[in-house]
This record gives sequence, C-alpha cells and structure tokens, in this order.
Amino acid sequence: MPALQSNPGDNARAGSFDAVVVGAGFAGMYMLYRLRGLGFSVRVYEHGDDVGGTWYWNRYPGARCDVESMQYSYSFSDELQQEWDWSERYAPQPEILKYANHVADRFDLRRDIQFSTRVESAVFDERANRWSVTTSDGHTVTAQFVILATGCLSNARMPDIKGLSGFKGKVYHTGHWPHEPVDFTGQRVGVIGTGSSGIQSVPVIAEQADHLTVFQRTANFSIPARNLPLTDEERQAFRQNYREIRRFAREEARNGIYTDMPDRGALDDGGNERRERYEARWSRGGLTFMSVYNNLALDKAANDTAADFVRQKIAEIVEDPETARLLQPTSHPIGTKRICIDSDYYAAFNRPNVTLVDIKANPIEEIVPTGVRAGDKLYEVDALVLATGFDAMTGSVAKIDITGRQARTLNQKWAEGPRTYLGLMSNGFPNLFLITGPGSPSVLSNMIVSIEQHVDWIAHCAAYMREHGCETMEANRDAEDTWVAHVNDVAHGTLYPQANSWYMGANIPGKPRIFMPYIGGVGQYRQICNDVAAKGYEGFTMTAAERSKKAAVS
Ligand code: NA7
Repeated sequence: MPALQSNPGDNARAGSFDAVVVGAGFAGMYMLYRLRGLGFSVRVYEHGDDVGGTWYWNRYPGARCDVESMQYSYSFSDELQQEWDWSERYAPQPEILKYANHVADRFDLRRDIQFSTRVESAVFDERANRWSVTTSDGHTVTAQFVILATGCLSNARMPDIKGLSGFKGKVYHTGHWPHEPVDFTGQRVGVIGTGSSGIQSVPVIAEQADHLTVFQRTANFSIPARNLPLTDEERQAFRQNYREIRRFAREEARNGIYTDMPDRGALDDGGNERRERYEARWSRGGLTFMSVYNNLALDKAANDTAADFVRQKIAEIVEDPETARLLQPTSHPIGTKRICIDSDYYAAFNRPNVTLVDIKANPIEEIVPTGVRAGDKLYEVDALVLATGFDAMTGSVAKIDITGRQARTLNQKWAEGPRTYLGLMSNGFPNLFLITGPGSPSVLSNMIVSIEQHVDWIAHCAAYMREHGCETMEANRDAEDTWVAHVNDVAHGTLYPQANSWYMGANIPGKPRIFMPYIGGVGQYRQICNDVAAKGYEGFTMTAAERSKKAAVS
C-alpha cells in the first residue's frame, strides 16, 4: 500500500486518515462502509448529531419520499434489502430516518463518524499531496482523499423578505424543522412556497391549523402519490425480483426507477387513447406519470398534452374556479421543475380553513410582527412555515472553504457555475471527490441508485490507486471542458432549461444560470463512467508517489 496508511488504527489516532468523508447521509454512510471494507482508514464528519442527512433535517409535516421505498433503499446488501420491512409505498420521513439508523447500527458505522462537527475548510498541500481538513471543533486532520457526501438539497435557503426577523410568532423552515413535535392546533399558519415541501406539508398542516394561508409565487405540477400501506405480498414480490429490479434501475432506466419504459411519443396517439394512458398513470400515481410517453421532456407540443391533462385534473378537484385557475401551472413545461408528488394537495384548497394567495400578482411587501403583507392586504398569522427550498447541488459544497492547487479555491473556480469531469472531480483539486456532484444525474434520478454508483466508482478508484502505487488523481482540464460542454448540450436538447428551476440555480439571486445535473440518464452515464475506469481512468491523471512530489517541487 505505497501511498496509504499501513496501520489505520495508529494513524487515525494521530489525526491522519486515508479518507475524510463529509456528511453522514445515505452517501456518506455507504462511502464509509465501502472504504472500510477495503481496509482504508476513514473519518466521517457530520454536522447533525446523528445519521440520515436530508432525512435528518427535513422533518416537516407530511415529509416523505417521492420514490417508492422498495426502490429508495440500498441495494448493496441483499441481507439488508431482504430483512427491512417498509410499511408504506412512500415511507414517511421518520421511517426513512429509522432505516438510516438501522443501517448505521447493522454495519457498525458510528464508530468512524464524528457528529455535531462541521468541516470548515480543506486545503490541499501540494508538497505532501494530502488534504488538511479543519473542523468546527478546532481540530485539523490530514487525509489523502476528501470525499464530499454533502447532499444536493442540504443547504436550506432563508428567503430575503423584509421584516422576517421582526415576526413575533414562530418561524420554521421545512429543511430545518425542529426535532421536538410542532403543534399548530388553534393557530393561524402561513406557508410560503409551493415546491415539494410546501405541497407535502399543506394538507397535513391544514388538518391541524385553525386557518392556513398558502403564499404561492409559482404554481407547480403535482401528481397524486396514491400512498398506501404495503402488503406482505407486495413486499415479497419486490424481494423475490430484487436482482432484476435493481439491474434495470441501474442499467436501463433513465431515472434509476424500475418501471415500464415508454415506446411511443405523446403525439403518436389520438386524443382518446392519450387521455386513457394519462388517466391510467394518474390513477397509479407517482413520478412515473412522466414516463407514459418518451418525448415529454423533448417536444413542447407533446409536453402540452400532459400539462393540459394535469391542469384539467386540478380544475376538476378544486371547487372554487378562481383558486383552481391560480393552482394551474402555466409558467413552465410539466416536468422541467421537479414534479411534485402529493397526498390531497389540491383537495386541501376545498377546505374552508385554507386560503391561497397569489404572490406573483401581489408580491409579499413585508413581514410584520403579526403577519404577511402582500398586495396592500395584511394576512395575520401566528406561525410561518418557509418552504422556500435550498441552494441546491452546490450550496453545501460552497459553505466549505476548499483550496486546491496554487491556492485557488473551489468557490473561485465555480464562480461562473460548477465545472466537473463526470460530476466526480474538478481540475485543480486532486483527490477531492464529489458524490452526486453537478454534472452527474444526481437529482434527476433515484438518489440512492446514483449514490451507490458513485460510491462504488470512487471505492474502486481508491483501490486501483493503491494497487498501482498512485498518490494523486486529478481530472484533466480538457476532459472537464468536454464534459461540461456535453452536459450543457444534452440539457439544451430538452425542455428543461425553459423553467426557472433550482436545477438551473434560478432560485438563488445572483447564482449563475447553468443546468447542473446530467440528463443523459443513469444507465448511459454509468456506462460512460465504467468505460473511463476500464481505460485506466481516461481523462484523469494519476501520479505515482515519487513523480507527484517532483511535479510539486518544479
Ligand atoms: P423548491 O422546490 O425549491 O420550492 C421552493 C418554493 O418556495 C417555490 O415555490 C418557490 O417559488 C418558493 N419561494 C422561494 N423563495 C421565495 C420567496 N422569497 N418568496 C416567495 N416564495 C418563494 O423547494 P422544496 O423544498 O419544496 O423542494 C426541493 C426538493 O426537495 C424537491 O424538488 C424534491 O426533490 C425534494 P418559485 O418557484 O421560486 O417562484
């Protein structure tokens, strides 16, 4: 093991590791498991005081997975997938967190995780070819590899609304929900934001609150989840076929979800047939609504047929025609913002205690101590729920002060938008890996499928380096430029860039508008990554211990 620790225990005690992993969500936990299995010494730092990542923080009412739980689960251990019982088609957040805890215990992960600790900086030492990692407890450790398992939707965004700090009631952000129960009984509650988090929480808060006012800036498309308890037969059917289900999700599905693949475009069918197909998907519920045809993300006329269908459904569900009109999305093609999956969202607006306020037409002017003023009207509320989203994909990385070669920081390099090769590494930052980074399918896929693929690839790569006596690995500039151009070209061949979405960074004022995830599909992307590895990590430069030292000196 030329460049790595020969005795993990002693070196780890001395603050020197083979790898530092940032984050103990699903990505960080599996990365630890894989590296430890290969004999590397690993320290994981986690800001929260327990495992779970996004599922640790997003505890808002109604929070649940939008990918079916039998598929939104690890596949790396057959024992694990055979023994764990999911209770519902879409598990609620507490159950997903329980699963994360189960995994941590079952694989004895906690002993290498330091909780309640934020990684503040990582500096690459070009002479030693190691990273120095400084944490919020004031300690610095060194590592050959730093692996960012920081999550794509982890940096909750507080909106910049005048007067917010002067509000006299409680303010909650969905992405930073308190650990103790929140009871809205008898209260007037305001929800700002109607993305997935707002759409999931509104029906649940409406049941509790005295009155709920929903402040909507952009109407979103939402498909019913049709959530139900899972039966033993359903669980068994998955378990018996897991091998094929997982293979299909990894290799063939574009989005990492096992489902039937569309074989036709929306305009290949006549109106009646098309409607029947949409009806069938609407009744089935869930994200696969968008897989009914193969051209909904590509062809605006095709997309319009699906969008019209959903708008019609909204009009059928919502009794007040003006409220229905406001809830019908018109600003973007369906699916170009992450489609939402709900349980009775639209029907919640038929309740007498729920009001919809159109803050596109009447923007919020300010928050006053007793409520929200919009369009010259004061909406009095006792509590405010901010479902205003995240600085997605790059936000959590940007919070760490990362300095690579020639004292250049990652934030400087990414000032005009993130640049990576395969979403895995960025030129100038040797041995720094991203899990589900920008430039990879990440948020356009079943995250667990993409996490497992990246973790496996990184683990193989670290083992390969050890075997070949390599000390550093770095993405080549030209490979990175080619990949960034490819990611951009693929995105611009679709309708996605037409939406002001967080995929584009459009929800953060001043953030560069770049389409961040890779739309090529998880199967194709996996093939590309495998080919790169098979060709001796084509597009990367690996440097043996001696050569890399000479390069640093010259
Ligand atoms: P999203 O999808 O980013 O939604 C945020 C919502 O908050 C969206 O409706 C925004 O309107 C609204 N928003 C943001 N800032 C403001 C201000 N300042 N004033 C009014 N309204 C605002 O975040 P979520 O947490 O719902 O979901 C994120 C992902 O998590 C989701 O896609 C799933 O993958 C899981 P806008 O559309 O910008 O007009």
